[in-house]
This record gives sequence, C-alpha cells and structure tokens, in this order.
Amino acid sequence: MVEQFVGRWKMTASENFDEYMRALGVSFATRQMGNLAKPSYVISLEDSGVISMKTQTTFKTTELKFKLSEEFEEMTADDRKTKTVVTFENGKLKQTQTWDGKSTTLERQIQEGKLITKCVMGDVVAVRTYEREV
Ligand code: ACD
Repeated sequence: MVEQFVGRWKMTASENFDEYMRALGVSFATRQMGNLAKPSYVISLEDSGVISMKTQTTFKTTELKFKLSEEFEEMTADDRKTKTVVTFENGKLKQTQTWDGKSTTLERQIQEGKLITKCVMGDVVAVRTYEREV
C-alpha cells in the first residue's frame, strides 16, 4: 500500500551516497552539500491519486507531484533534467530517472517501520534510512 509511505520522515543513516553521486557525475562542490544534507521527506497522497513528495534540506527543497506509472519531467537536486516514472510493485515505490542516455533508480520501501531508499546507478548502490518524524 502506498499509504504506508505517507507522512514526515527524517534521514538517520546514509551509506555510500558520495559514490552514488560520483556515479551520477555530480561535481565535488555539489557532493559536499549532498554529503552534509540530512533531508526530510514529506509524502502525501491526494484522493485523485496524485502523490506529492517533498525532499527538504536547509540548502534546497525539491517537490515532485506525480501519478503512478505516468512519465513526468523532473529537475533533480543536482540539476539533472530527467524523464521520470514512478511505479509501485511488491511494496516498493520505484522511481526511474532517465537523462542523456543514462538511467538511475531510487527504490523506496518500508522495512521494520523505517523507509529505506536504495539509490542505484550501474553497479553503485547507496542505501539511506529514514525514520518517522513525530
Ligand atoms: C534520497 C536521495 C535522493 C537524491 C538523489 C540524488 C541527488 C544527487 C545529489 C544531490 C546533491 C546535492 C544537492 C544538495 C542538497 C540537496 C540534497 C537533497 C537530496 C539529497 O532520496 O535520499
């Protein structure tokens, strides 16, 4: 159920994110910010089926609004302009971004009450853990 993702989440752990950003081609200066950022997600679900997902940091906030399986244009925090589609399969919210002939996925799932984001670019995987904010 997508409903289980709804709410406010705060990042509490991050593994291998610098390597992931490097694989994306993110510059050193931007990676510094990415490494320091401890984002919050604010996820909501409208009756119309539109999902809204804000990623908030002190540096930058991004907001996505989308319907499952419908492609949209995204401007990422590191300024890639991507074609993005989000699907929901086997309890996983899978966001696929394509740009310049490249592609990466952000796969989110709930495990033991935590929201786990797996970022995959080629053979590089970063895992970020988010916990509910009260
Ligand atoms: C997550 C990770 C989602 C972000 C994935 C890729 C963005 C790549 C680099 C961001 C780097 C710098 C932008 C600076 C600060 C904003 C950070 C917001 C997102 C990390 O869902 O955990």
